[in-house]
Amino acid sequence: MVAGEHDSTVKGLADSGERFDGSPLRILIVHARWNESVIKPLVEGSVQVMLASGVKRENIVIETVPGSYELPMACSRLIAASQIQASATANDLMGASSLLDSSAPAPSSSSSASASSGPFSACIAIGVLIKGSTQHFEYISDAVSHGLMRIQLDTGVPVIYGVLNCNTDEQALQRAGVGKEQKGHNHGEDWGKAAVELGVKTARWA
Ligand code: DLZ
Repeated sequence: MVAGEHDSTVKGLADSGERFDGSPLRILIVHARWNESVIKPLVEGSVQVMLASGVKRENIVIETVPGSYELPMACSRLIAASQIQASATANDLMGASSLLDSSAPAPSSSSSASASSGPFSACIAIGVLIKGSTQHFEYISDAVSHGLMRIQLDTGVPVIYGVLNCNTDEQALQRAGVGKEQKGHNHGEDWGKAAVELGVKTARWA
């Protein structure tokens, strides 16, 4: 067996034993466009798994950036914008309800933050870095990893690490389930599952 494949008895995502309901979640996917033939199946794998977990298609927002180096900036801005927008909407509604006759019905919670415009429950950052002959790979990989970790800790929104750091094209293709020598396993599916689980659990931990 080729080292690093997914079918060993040790590697891979163990089932949690719990089914996570994605129906209330709003998920952001930001993906790089470098190495698109690998990116595309990874994004599709994430989306399919989230839909199967009940996430509504309209609640999956997809944005692209040129390369992986741009992922942290985009995730940071989009997550912050969704949080600012949600709190502005909540404030508007509180102001409106204080102007209402006390006998009038208060605005319902479903109108205050519909799932399609609320803050993101989780984000998946997807990029594919393939090692070249210079130090470029190491610098980008390190910067992106630290940037994405910082965003999730600073915002409280889980950022799933969907960045492949590969030595060869074939390694990357296999990790998107489209390898030439062996198909491999689509890691995008694991990222979709992780996004739903963390989205549900983060709300539970609030
Ligand atoms: C420049 C570059 C190179 C050489 N390789 C990759 C790569 O393998 N994967 C990737 O996502 N992006 C790559 N980039 C682009 C950088 O991430 C970034 O977009 C540019 O340096 C501009 O900031």
